[in-house]
Amino acid sequence: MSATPGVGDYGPYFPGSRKIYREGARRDLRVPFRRIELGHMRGQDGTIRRHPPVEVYDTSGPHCDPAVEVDPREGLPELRADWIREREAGGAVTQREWALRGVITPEMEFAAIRENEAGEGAAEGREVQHPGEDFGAGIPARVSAEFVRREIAAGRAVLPASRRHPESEPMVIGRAFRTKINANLGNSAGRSSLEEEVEKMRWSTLWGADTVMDLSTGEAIPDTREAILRNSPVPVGTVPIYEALRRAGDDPAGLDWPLFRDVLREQAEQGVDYMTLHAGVRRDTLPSALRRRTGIVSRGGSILARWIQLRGKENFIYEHFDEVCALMREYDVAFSLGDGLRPGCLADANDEAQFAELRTLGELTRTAWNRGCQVMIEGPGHVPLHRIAENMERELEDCFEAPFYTLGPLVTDIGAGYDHVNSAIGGSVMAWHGAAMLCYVTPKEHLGLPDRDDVREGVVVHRMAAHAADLARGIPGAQVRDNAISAARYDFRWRDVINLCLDPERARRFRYGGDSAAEEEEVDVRYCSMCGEQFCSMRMSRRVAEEDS
Ligand code: IRN
Ligand code: FE2
Repeated sequence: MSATPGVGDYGPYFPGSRKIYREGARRDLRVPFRRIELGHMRGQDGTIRRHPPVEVYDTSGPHCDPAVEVDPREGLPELRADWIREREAGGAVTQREWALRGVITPEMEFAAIRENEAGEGAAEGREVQHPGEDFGAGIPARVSAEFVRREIAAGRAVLPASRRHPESEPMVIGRAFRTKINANLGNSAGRSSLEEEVEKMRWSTLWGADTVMDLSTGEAIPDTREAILRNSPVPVGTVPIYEALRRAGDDPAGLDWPLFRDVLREQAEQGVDYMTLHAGVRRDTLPSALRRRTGIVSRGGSILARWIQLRGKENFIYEHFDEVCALMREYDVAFSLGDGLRPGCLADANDEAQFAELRTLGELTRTAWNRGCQVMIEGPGHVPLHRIAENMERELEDCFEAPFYTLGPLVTDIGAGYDHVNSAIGGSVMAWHGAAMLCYVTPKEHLGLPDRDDVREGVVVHRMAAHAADLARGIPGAQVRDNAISAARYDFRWRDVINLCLDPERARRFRYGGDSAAEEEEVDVRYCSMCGEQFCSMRMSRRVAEEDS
């Protein structure tokens, strides 16, 4: 795996872009955006001026800032160190506790500024869109820090930002905000190295992953995680039961609460921002889950099911949930309550086992909230399109509107090789109905470990799904970039068309095949090679419009 040519800039991947910062109320609060510079236009008075740039949400962190030198062995600058220190003696610890006290933390302000993608500068070309109609929360035209605080206090949003991960750039996950996506990283036994995992993290965040999860189960789990954390500008999640199983000698019978507690503490000490805990896999729901067509498909869920069976006892994460909460609170690690009984095929979707688990997750949400912790809920899986809405409705009801973080869902079981698209279809519908974050799926899902190209495709396709949902939900400013690219397309400003799309490098390669002379020549070509000059509809349409006026 070659290094991302991102140190210093966006490399060849986002031509015409540069990193800019918008300032907050504090001098040390600078929020990154990727500014896409556009070409020229002729005004009605004949003057030539530039189209206003479009500024987009930027997850790539200091790695793509030419003014910052990043040595991967040293890690990123500690952006939040002072903010965390200033709060130390405050009594409250978690973002939720501060929010409930009515305090707006710098993290909340940072996350709020970030959400206003279109920005003031993009006023030109900005179109007023319908406000989010179907939302109890209501979506404001501009996200303020106070609005972020309120959503966190209500439990409708989480801001995963561990006290031990000061390098992270704050972001907020909730259905009143732009839909987020997560990319999974991590080695499995005997595959891929530490450097490769760090590189994969940088690669995913370059393409737009809002969080990454380290799912390593192979060698050197703590070292891999340390390297990822120190270099990650986005929140990092883990599934601690994987490392616990490793330490139990890969034998579920060897697991127990003290061992698991040690793993939790060590991971929290390192700075993990959120953790998947399959606390909802209960002894009495196992029989119904095992009667399904594909049983239990969650890795963590199946490990716990085996433990419950071998020991004949209740799930130890559920049993010791109070202690878990105390630990999570201490470091402000957000809960991602795992869907250990998610359906693994269409035939099992929305069944009794799945919804019984969801109700347990709701009960645990209440407990965690009362202990000051932040919570999101993990969701399916495999669900046919017409049964997606019910998932979202039940989650809102049973889990009191805690943010829903779903794995797709895949909407058919026959997509192997293309399951990233399968997942994006279901994910966009789930997010349209209110899911706050989508876990990506790559083309290798169900088949093998993703490589660099798979990761890129998985991220881009899910960013597209998330964006589609944002448009439908009426997230303010979501359509600014679509409108800008459409204007460029009608003007035959090819460079702008390419620079504005989700994957400019691929679009450019498809159009010019790496022939830079062709690219130069084409700046003024007023048709595309898909239809050819005489059959170009836009060319014809413009002519009709011009002669009509
Ligand atoms: C997301 C929603 N439901 C599951 N996920 C992700 O799946 C979760 O965040 C983590 O990345 C992975 C956990 O898989 P298992 O252990 O449940 O299979
Ligand atoms: Fe699956």
